[in-house]
Amino acid sequence: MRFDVLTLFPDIFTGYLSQSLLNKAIDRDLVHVDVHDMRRWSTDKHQKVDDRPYGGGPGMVLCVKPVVESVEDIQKAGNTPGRVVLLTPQGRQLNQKVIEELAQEERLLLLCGRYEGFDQRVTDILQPDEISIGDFVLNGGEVAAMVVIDSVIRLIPGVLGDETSAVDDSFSEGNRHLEFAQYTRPRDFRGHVVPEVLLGGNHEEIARWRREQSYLKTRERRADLLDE
Ligand code: JA8
Repeated sequence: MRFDVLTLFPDIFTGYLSQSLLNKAIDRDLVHVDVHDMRRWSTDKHQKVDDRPYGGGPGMVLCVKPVVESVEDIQKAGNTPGRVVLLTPQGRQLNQKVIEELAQEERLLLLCGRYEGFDQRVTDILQPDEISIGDFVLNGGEVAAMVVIDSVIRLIPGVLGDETSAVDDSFSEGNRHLEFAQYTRPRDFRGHVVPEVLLGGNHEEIARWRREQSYLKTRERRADLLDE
């Protein structure tokens, strides 16, 4: 799967992209990520890509020209045109179902805004899939784009190691519950002991205990998941 990220702050992605899980996936050609600095498409001598809003008001608005032209050029540069995703608090809210849908795509273009957002004509012309990661406001779409990449790539076959599977995760299809508590050595840390059932080796009993723990935790913290 190929990701093209369009941002005014490409450096924000370097640390994230250098993590080993992602690098192994990149080395094995399962994932490809290109980060593009939208300032490259500015025709202004100071590389300006934003301007004051018509009608007045605080802050700056991202200009239509560099955004639309960067998307057009980047689309042309690839083999297949990608689905354009615009990260914005005005979008539909991201959840595991949306992630599963995005993971089906061959290519995604992730548009990261800053300031007071994009000129309305960006949305009118590109008709992007507008996505929000939650009801809170970030300073820009970059962190939201990393959230999308991080949750999408783990659904790509071969990206997670054999020992880790995305299939039985809390929010995977048909699995709407919270995870049971996990323990590892030591058995006793300052008097906090591992539940006896996990030490016995009775796998049927362990499975039953975990199902019950998972249900109780979900009922207590996220009863809304049980209603679905
Ligand atoms: C923001 Br500015 C900006 C751009 C994208 C997003 S997604 C979110 N929750 N907040 C803020």
